[in-house]
Amino acid sequence: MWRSCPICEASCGLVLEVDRSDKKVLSIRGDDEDPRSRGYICPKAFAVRGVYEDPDRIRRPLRRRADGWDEIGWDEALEYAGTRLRGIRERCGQHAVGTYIGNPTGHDLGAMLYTTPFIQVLDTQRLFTGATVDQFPKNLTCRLMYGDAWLFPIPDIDRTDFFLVLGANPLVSNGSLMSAPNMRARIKQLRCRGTKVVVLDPRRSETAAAADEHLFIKPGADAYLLFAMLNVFFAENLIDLGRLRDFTEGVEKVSELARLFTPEIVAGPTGIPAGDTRRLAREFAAAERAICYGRFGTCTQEFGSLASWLVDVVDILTGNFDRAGGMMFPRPATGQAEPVTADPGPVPYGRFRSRVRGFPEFDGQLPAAVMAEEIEEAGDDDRLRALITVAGNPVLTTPNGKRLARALEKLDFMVSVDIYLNETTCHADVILPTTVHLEHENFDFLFQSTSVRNMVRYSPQVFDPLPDAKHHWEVLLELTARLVGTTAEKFDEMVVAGAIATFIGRPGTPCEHVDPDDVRRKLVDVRGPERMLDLLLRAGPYGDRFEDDGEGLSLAKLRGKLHALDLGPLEPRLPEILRTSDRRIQLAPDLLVGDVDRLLGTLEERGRDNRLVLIGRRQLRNMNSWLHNLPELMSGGDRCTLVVNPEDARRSGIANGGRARVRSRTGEVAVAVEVSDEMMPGVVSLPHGFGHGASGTRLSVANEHAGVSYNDMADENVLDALSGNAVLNGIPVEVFPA
Ligand SMILES: Nc1nc2c(c(=O)[nH]1)N[C@H]1C(S)=C(S)[C@@H](COP(=O)(O)OP(=O)(O)OC[C@H]3O[C@@H](n4cnc5c(=O)[nH]c(N)nc54)[C@H](O)[C@@H]3O)O[C@H]1N2
Ligand SMILES: Nc1nc2c(c(=O)[nH]1)N[C@H]1C(S)=C(S)[C@@H](COP(=O)(O)OP(=O)(O)OC[C@H]3O[C@@H](n4cnc5c(=O)[nH]c(N)nc54)[C@H](O)[C@@H]3O)O[C@H]1N2
Ligand code: SF4
Ligand SMILES: [Mo]
Repeated sequence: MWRSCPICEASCGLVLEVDRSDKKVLSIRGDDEDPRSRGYICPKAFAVRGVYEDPDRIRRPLRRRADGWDEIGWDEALEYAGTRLRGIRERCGQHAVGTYIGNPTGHDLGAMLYTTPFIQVLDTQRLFTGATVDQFPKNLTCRLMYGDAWLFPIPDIDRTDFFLVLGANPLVSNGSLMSAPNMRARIKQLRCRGTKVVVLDPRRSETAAAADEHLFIKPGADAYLLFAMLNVFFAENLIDLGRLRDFTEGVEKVSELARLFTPEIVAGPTGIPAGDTRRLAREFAAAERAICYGRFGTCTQEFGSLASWLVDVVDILTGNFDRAGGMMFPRPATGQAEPVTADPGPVPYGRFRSRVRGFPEFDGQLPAAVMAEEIEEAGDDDRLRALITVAGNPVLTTPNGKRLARALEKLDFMVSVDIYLNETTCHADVILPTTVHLEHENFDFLFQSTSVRNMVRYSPQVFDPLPDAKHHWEVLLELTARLVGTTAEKFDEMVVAGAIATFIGRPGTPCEHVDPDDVRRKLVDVRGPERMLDLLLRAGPYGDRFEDDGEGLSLAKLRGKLHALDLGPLEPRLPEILRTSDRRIQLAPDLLVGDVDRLLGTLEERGRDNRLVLIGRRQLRNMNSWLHNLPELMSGGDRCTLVVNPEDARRSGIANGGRARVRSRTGEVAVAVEVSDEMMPGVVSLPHGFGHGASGTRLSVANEHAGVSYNDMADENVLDALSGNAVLNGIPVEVFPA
C-alpha cells in the first residue's frame, strides 16, 4: 500500500507491506517512486505502525470515576459530554466553554474540515490553538500584508542562489512552512550548484553545520538584524522591487524606520559584528535569486511579529518575492489560494480581549498562554468553566504547563478528543478517542499550501477500524450536532450545502455556471470529508468542474494515483491572489509600525543584557510531546539534556555528564548536562515535549523516559506583544550544579 506519512509537514511517500487479514504492518519503507520524497523517510515514519499497535492507545471512550476510568459506549459518552457542555453554555454563556486545538489536526483531512464548523458552533471567545505556540506571528503578518492569515509565502528552495535561514532547523524538523522532504540532500545539492546557505541561530544546529556559513545570533534579536540589513539596502541603493513596485504600499515608511537601525547600533543586541551584517546584506542583495526564510525561532520570541514581518520585507525589497528562486505562493488543488472577489473587511484584531490580562484577540483566537488565568482568575460570572481539548497536550506544550495542569483541575467539566491518557487528558472527565492514521483515508490538505512545488496527495485507508471506533471528524460532528441540538447526519448535510453554496454558482469563479443540483448528484456518495474533498477538488483550480469526462481532478481520479501527484513548480501569483482591501501588498501596516518603538526602546538594555537564556532543540525522533510512548523511537540514552557552552559550564560549576538545575521565574528542573561549543556563549538548550511520568497517565514507555518539561520554565506572562504568541526561546534562567 502507498500512503504519505502523516507525522510532519514533509508528508513523505511510504510503501507499506501489510497483512490485512491479520491487521499487521509487515514493513514500512520510503517510496522511491514518490516524486516529492524519492524514497526518503526519517525514523518517525515508523510511528504510523507504532501508534496503531500501541497497547496504551485509547480505543473506547473513557469516563472518569472516583477511583479511575471506565470504558463506556459511544452513545453514553457523547450524550454525557453534550449534556454537560450544553448545560454550562446555557447557565453561564457560550464563552464559559472553550477549546484548545492541537497540532495533529493539521495532519488529518477529516479533522481539518470538521474543526471549522465545530468552532463556528462553539462561537466562543475562548478559542485557543497550537498556532499561538508556533506560527501566529506569521498568521498576523500575512493577514496584514497580503489579506489572509493563511496565505504564506513559501521558499522556492530548489531554484535559489542564496538561502538565508533564521530560526529554523529543517534538517531536523524536516521543514516548516516549507514542505520539502529530505532537506539534507536538498541543501547538499544546492551547495553543489553554487547556492550559498547561511544560517543565523544561537546554536550551531544540524542545519547550520551543513551550511556554508553560520552566525550566532542572540535569541530574540532577529528584528534588529533584519532592520539592519534593510538599513544597508537603503543606504547602498540595493532596493529593487521589480514588478511588485506596481502594487506595493509603504516602502517609504520602511525606509524611514530602517534608518534607525544601523549595523553598528544592532551589533550589541544581536551579537553580530557590524562588518558581518553589512557583508550579509550585500551578498544577499547581489545574489541573482535569494530567499530570506524565518520560522519557529523568529516567531516564538518577544518581537515575533516584527521579525516575521521583516523577513518578508527583506524578500520583497530585493525583488525576491513571487518569482522563481525566491518566496512564492503555492496553488493548492482544493482552492484555498484562488483569487477572491469579496472584500475581506477590517483585520480581525482586538474585537474582544481576554478577561484577565486584557490581551486582544486575533482571528478569533486568544493566546494559549492565557488559558490558565482565564480558568483561575476571571470573575465568577465570566470564567472559563469547561474546556474541550482536541488532539493537543497543552500541559507539555504551552508556557507554564504546571500551572495549567493545576488550573484544569478547577474546571467544571473537561472533554478530550485524544488517543492517549496523557499529561493533559488525565484531567478530563471524559475522553473521546479517534481512529488513527492507518484506519482512515487522508489527504494532505494543509501541506499543499506549504509545499515547495505544487502537489496533491491522497492516502487510502489501510485497515478497517474496530467496529465501534469513530473517526476524528465523526467525533467532532457528533459533538457539534449535540451542541446545536440536531443529529450528525442533518448537520453534515448542512455543512455540505454550505460548501456547495460557497463554491458553486458564485459569480467570477470557475463553477459560476454549474448547477448546484447537478453537483449534489455527482459528488461521491458518502458522508464526511471525502464528499467535501471531492467538491473542493472538482471546483478547484485543477478540477473537472463537474463536466462529464472532464480532464480535471476529482476524488475518483485521485484515488487511482498511488504516489503524490506533482503539479509543477510554483508560479508567480501576484497581484491576483492578494486579499487586502486595496489588492496591494501592505509593506508597512500600522499595527507593525506601531511596535517598532518598543523594539527601539529595548536596544540599549538588550545590548547590555548578559543573562543566561534558554532555547529549545527539536530532535529527529520526537514530535512535540506525543511520540514518546513508542519503544522504536525511544532507544538509546537520555535525550532530554541541557547543552551548555564550555565557558558557561565552567562559570556555573557544571561538567559534561554531570547534572544541573535550571531555574526560571516559573519553574525549576534537574537535567543531565552536555557541554558543547555548538551553543552560543550565554545560551543553553533543552528539548521540549518531555516531562512525562505524571500520576494518572497511561504511557508506559514515555513514563520510563520521563525527562523534564521545558514548558515548566517558559513564562506565560511574556508574549509577542502583537500576536500573543508564546515566547518559547530566550527565557532567562539560572543554571547551577544539581
Ligand atoms: N517549549 C516549546 N514548546 C513548544 C514547542 C517548542 O518547540 N518548544 N513547539 C510548539 C509547536 S511548533 C507546536 S505545533 C505545539 C504542539 O502542541 P500540541 O498540539 O498541544 O501538542 P502535541 O505534542 O503535538 O500533542 C498532540 C496531541 O494529539 C494527540 N493525537 C495524536 N494523534 C492524534 C489523532 O490522530 N487524533 C486525535 N484525536 N489525537 C491525536 C496526542 O495524543 C497528543 O495528546 O507545541 C508547541 N510547544
Ligand atoms: N523531529 C521533529 N520534527 C518536527 C517537530 C518535532 O517536534 N520533531 N515539530 C514540527 C513542528 S509542529 C514544527 S512547527 C516545526 C518547526 O520547525 P522549525 O521552524 O525548523 O523549528 P526548529 O526545529 O524548532 O528550529 C528552530 C531553530 O531556531 C533556533 N532559535 C531559537 N531561538 C532563536 C532566535 O531567537 N533567533 C534565531 N534566529 N534562531 C533561534 C533554534 O536554535 C533552532 O535551531 O517542526 C516540525 N517538525
Ligand atoms: S520527515 Fe519523517 S516524520 Fe516527516 S513526513 Fe517524512 S518520514 Fe514522516
Ligand atoms: Mo508546530
